[in-house]
Amino acid sequence: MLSKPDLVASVCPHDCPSTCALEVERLDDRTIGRIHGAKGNSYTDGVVCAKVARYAERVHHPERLTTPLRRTGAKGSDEFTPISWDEALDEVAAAFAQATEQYGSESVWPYFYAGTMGLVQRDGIERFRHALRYSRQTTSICVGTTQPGWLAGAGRLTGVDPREMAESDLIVLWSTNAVATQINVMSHVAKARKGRGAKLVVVDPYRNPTAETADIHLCPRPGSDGALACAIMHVLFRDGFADREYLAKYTDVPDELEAHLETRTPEWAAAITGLSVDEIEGFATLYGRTERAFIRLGYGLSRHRNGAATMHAVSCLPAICGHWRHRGGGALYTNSAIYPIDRTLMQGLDVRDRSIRTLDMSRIGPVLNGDPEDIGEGPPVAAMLIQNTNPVVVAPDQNLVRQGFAREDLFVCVHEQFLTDTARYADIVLPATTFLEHDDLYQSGGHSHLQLGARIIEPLAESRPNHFVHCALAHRLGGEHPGFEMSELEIIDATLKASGLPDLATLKAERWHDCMPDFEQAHFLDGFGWPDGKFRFKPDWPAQGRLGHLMPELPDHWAVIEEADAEHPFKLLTSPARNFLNTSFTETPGSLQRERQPTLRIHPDDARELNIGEGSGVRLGNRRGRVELTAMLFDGLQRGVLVVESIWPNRHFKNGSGINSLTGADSPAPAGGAAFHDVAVWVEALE
Ligand SMILES: Nc1nc2c(c(=O)[nH]1)N[C@H]1C(S)=C(S)[C@@H](COP(=O)(O)OP(=O)(O)OC[C@H]3O[C@@H](n4cnc5c(=O)[nH]c(N)nc54)[C@H](O)[C@@H]3O)O[C@H]1N2
Ligand SMILES: Nc1nc2c(c(=O)[nH]1)N[C@H]1C(S)=C(S)[C@@H](COP(=O)(O)OP(=O)(O)OC[C@H]3O[C@@H](n4cnc5c(=O)[nH]c(N)nc54)[C@H](O)[C@@H]3O)O[C@H]1N2
Ligand code: SF4
Ligand SMILES: [Mo]
Repeated sequence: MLSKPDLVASVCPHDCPSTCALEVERLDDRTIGRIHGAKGNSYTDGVVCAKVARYAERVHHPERLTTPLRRTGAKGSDEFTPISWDEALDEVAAAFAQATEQYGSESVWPYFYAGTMGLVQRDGIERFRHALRYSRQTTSICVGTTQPGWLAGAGRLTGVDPREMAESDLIVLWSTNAVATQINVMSHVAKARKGRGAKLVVVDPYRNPTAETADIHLCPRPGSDGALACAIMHVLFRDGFADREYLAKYTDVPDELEAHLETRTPEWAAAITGLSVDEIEGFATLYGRTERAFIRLGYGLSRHRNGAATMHAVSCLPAICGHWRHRGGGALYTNSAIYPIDRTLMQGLDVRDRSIRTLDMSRIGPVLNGDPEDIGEGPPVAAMLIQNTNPVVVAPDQNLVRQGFAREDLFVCVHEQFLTDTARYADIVLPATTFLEHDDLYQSGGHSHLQLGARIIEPLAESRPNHFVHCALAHRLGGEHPGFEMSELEIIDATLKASGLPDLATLKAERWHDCMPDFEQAHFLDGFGWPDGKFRFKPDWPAQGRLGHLMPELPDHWAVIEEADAEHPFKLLTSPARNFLNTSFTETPGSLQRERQPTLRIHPDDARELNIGEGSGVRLGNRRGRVELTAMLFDGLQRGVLVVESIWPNRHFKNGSGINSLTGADSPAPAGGAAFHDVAVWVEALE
């Protein structure tokens, strides 16, 4: 159990695949000290990221919201006045009731994402929505392209146990900057390197901190990994690395794929990716001859207009060689589907009406501006409740998003821990608790533990949990569901029991429950997630989403990305910053001190041609917007590629316009999402 008496068990709630098991130093019933990773958890293994180790800075931050607020200034300003919870909730309920009366219940759009990953506090807004027949949400902003990309081939959102990385001889971190975004992966990589002399390969368009530690860094042009994957497969077939027996048993159209790949040579891919033929041949040979090769697929490659097709192309690799058959071999994108949780009570699935319209959260800009592509003949969005997300900063096509939020006829309630850029557009702001101040249940995509995170300190001032807001508003608006009459712990206990999982008391005593399927299942040796059990090289894309019919039938370089052109000669990546988590932690002194300011990484040769020096002010632009920031000369990327590590609040940019002013809100195939790393821009020096 816990190693020191003053350490209390918890779980990191942030939007990170690691979902660390934590041990929190509780100083008194209102104060915490440092946070540590739980040593007894086989995935966390005593490690947490630095930003959460310093969580006292965030939970005890002087700018935490302490009371409900009513806006007194212009939308987007920071002029608010404190009001009581009752006044605030009455006002929100009145606005929702009025919108419903005027336009129908679909004009109310509860909007949320994963600022907390706790299943009760995050997903309870779904129960609130369904009970009141409000518009539904396509929850696409992060997984819109990754999920269909993985599902298209494997048929199930599961993969190899990440702890098996320790038994691999080759680990490929493909478009995940794990040092920054899921540090625990690096502990398991370290075990393999130390114990077995495993090689680490990183595939990423810039030399990020993870690539710096790699044995081989493949640095392709953004959005070109489909070509790289095809050329690798070409070599695997050509040089006898294909496992014919495995292919016949476990895959759909191996012969058709082999014929299709004949023209996808390393020379062809070199021209598209900017890699050399030798790099491609070298990596393909290494991969082909290493049975215990583990591909950890991150999100980066999917955040392009061709992202789902690319995700699928890379997921084909272990099936060619049959690497799935070996311990430490195969691939993992997520294990989010291994948890046998009955979500009916938490999400109110029993009162969901599928005929109610669904709006894509990634298209919040067009939606709020009444784009007919989104709202068709339906009513405008007239009122919103926003929890656990900061769309005025994180959503694509920011100028459109801000224009939408500035609408005088839109009522917005934001429930937040801080006065974010989004909260500044709210009519009513409600103060939220942090994970240390409320109870919740957590699953994880990056490992296999179901965990309980119980409240360990008193809520700050008048801050209240999301669940309180769902219940209080439902009661005022006449929304009915047993979940609104239960506490968080009662919902957790009932859910665990309904799911046939260990109950609350057991989970509390044991802290976590490992849901990892056995080796056979995790390696798809009992078949992939399709009726015939075969991995699909040739997916049924139309079944994955309404734009699926546009996609290439077989793995390929799908040339639908926003290409650089004469007017926009650079490709921009907006990859995550190490000390932030999306926009969370952009308020903590420790993170701000390390990240300093929004920075443009630009190749020294490009900088020279544009008269840009180290530390110069620069402006990036395209037809959607402009942002102003500071240049850093950096040779760890191809010429013509730029990186701005994000996501900084908008006010940190010299012109107050955030990085997502440059990104587009057009829907990637097959099912929507956002192409955050697929942006063509021009660059100029600021005078
Ligand atoms: N410190 C920190 N941790 C985080 C986050 C954060 O903002 N900061 N965000 C959290 C969230 S919400 C998520 S979804 C995960 C995401 O974490 P990751 O899985 O790591 O995915 P991305 O953030 O999209 O980007 C990862 C890498 O992909 C690269 N990339 C971009 N385009 C391409 C491409 O075309 N090909 C290849 N091969 N690589 C490409 C980027 O340069 C970046 O280095 O991290 C979570 N953890
Ligand atoms: N340019 C660019 N844009 C991106 C990305 C990128 O790589 N580049 N990444 C995208 C990705 S992958 C994602 S997932 C999104 C994420 O974007 P968001 O989901 O908006 O994530 P955060 O910015 O961290 O905002 C989460 C908010 O939830 C609040 N919060 C935390 N816990 C609670 C709680 O219990 N209750 C309430 N009421 N509030 C809480 C936090 O204070 C924080 O302000 O951003 C996307 N945007
Ligand atoms: S943000 Fe990720 S790495 Fe950091 S403590 Fe939370 S789950 Fe662990
Ligand atoms: Mo995400």
